[in-house]
Amino acid sequence: MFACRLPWWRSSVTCKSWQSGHFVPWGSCQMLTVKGVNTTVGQEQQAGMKEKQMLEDSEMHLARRDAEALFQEQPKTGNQYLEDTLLQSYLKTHLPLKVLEEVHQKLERFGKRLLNEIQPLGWECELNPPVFRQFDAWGRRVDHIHTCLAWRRMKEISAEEGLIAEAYEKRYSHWSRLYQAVKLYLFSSSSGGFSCPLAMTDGAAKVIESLGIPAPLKNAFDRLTSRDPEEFWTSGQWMTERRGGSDVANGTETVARKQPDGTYRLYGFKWFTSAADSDMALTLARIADAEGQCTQGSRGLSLFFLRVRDEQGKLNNIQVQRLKDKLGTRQMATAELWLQGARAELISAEGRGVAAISNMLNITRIHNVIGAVAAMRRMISLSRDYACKRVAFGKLLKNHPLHVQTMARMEVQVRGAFLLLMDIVRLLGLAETSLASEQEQLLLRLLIPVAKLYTGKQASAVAVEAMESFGGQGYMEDTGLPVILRDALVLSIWEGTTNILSLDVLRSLAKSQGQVMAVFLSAVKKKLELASGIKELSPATQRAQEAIGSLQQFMTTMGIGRALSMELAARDFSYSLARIYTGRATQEPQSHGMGWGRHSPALSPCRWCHQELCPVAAESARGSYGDKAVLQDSALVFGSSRL
Ligand code: UCC
Repeated sequence: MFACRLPWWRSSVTCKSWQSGHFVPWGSCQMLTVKGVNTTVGQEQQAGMKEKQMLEDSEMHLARRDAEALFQEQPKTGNQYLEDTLLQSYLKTHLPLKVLEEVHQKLERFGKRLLNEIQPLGWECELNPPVFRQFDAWGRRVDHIHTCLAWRRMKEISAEEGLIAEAYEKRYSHWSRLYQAVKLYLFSSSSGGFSCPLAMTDGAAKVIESLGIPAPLKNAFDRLTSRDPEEFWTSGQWMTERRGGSDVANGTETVARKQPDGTYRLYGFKWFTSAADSDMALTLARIADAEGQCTQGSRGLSLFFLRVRDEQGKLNNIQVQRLKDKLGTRQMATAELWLQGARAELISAEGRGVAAISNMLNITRIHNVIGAVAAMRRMISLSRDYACKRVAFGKLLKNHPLHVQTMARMEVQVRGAFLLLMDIVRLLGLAETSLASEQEQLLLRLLIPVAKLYTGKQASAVAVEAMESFGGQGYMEDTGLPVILRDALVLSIWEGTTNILSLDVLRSLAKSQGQVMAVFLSAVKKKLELASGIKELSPATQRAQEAIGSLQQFMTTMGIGRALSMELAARDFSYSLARIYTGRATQEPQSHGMGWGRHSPALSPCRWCHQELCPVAAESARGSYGDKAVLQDSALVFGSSRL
């Protein structure tokens, strides 16, 4: 039997295995054939057989009826944009009216398209992962990575929807980046993994833009940012080699040999090349001198642009060794590639490869945050819907206080992460339109690794927790829930692990000689001051202020100069920054009414501060495990309408 893993919330079904009717999830419609009566036996025997047969039939009928009875209702999501009250409130609070009117309409339409067209395609991508064929039937080496139709359709849709273009056309000035991020956030959990190539495509466009779009890269830039599906290109980012993904400076062995025409030929082995079906890639290599010698370490690395295939589809002196057998993101081809003289163009100054590719890294890290928030939101939305349908112990899950408390804890996680993300893309938009102050640029530099490392971990934790809220169903492949978890697990790994990003936080401190911390503290304090006049927020504000006090004390005791101590503290320190900044974001006075419906705006910040800034003590000190706490949790999760 072919296992068609179709999640229950997908309405439009297109995969072949489903259509052929071999398998129907949820135990319904499984037709059982009844064997014919044996005609060679005697009459009596035959009568007995018939009776037995009838009995069997009726039993089967009952069994079938039992199986056909719908015993659990499916959780569903509708138009994600319209269902996301926090997102809508955020846009309403922050966007200029004219921009808001336009994007509201566009997002509503996009939400519909996601539901009706993109979600089913995303599931097809999951069911039809890429297949690698090294040789053709006649033994010729072809190295063909076959992707499914749905995956290719995702590429077209990405262009049509301007998922990259939006940020570079800047039609809404500095709000363009935020608008693009919102679209990507909505797209992410329906994209069937296509968010990954988009992350690198955006990163590549950003690198080329930051280089001033030199003439040889104009065509590539235009294609990466095109809205025309025929023109649109995606890009890979080939940074990881066999000797390590984190230690790029020492792990990169690829050599670049200069050609008489000024181009280079690359020789080396790229160990993780995600979206290997992309049109182009940016990659690092060491330029060999006339004697064939290369400079080692970071200063020996330069950045190159290359086309993966030529116009006829022939690989650019590249051999595909194999596709990676990954835990998740299986919809997308990640390959090992041999570069055997791939023609490439040098696009950074010699030896400035890491600095040049860091523009790409920062964009892909923001995409990582987008993916993390989107995964959490999807899981929680489904869990919330399920809680309104599933009856256990005589009542709906939404009427079980402990269940709702668990959901409330998840809900503040995603709200906090969402607000952190919005702040980052707002700052990025300002920086890209030369409207950011020096302080805002420093803050952006710090917040990117902080948000990436923190939300990457949050996403896995929330996905696991949310999975539990479906009981055993959450663990079933054909619900589609395990895919979300598997895909979320990569978020704390790729584009820099938690520790590597914690060290990047220290790098930003060191490079700015501590200035970035002053900016961080001033930004947080300013917002808290604004909130301090609001009585309902005072417990949360007070807790955030205490946390800032501890952070300052820590900084004074350690001193930024004490390298080893700081390195040991880097992860905890970065977590503290994330928690404080997010706590602050939830307390912004403008956040009033943001998705918390008509309920007290203090619910979310208080819960955040209770569980994040001082989890154990605060929870017990809260001491209000009575009706009020239950109502507050319920308000957080379901809003007023569900109470
Ligand atoms: O391996 C991977 C695949 C995982 C599994 C994939 C499965 C499928 C996934 C599907 C997902 C959808 S992914 C790749 C993982 N590797 C990384 O992300 C790299 C992690 N390592 C780092 O981030 C390091 O911190 C490095 C490589 C950036 C550090 O290199 P260096 O050479 O030690 O760095 P330096 O010397 O500190 O910095 C060189 C320059 C400096 O500028 P200057 O020279 O002007 O002072 C830095 O300030 O680069 C600058 N720089 C930055 N600038 C470094 N990082 C940044 C930054 N983040 N922003 C701005």
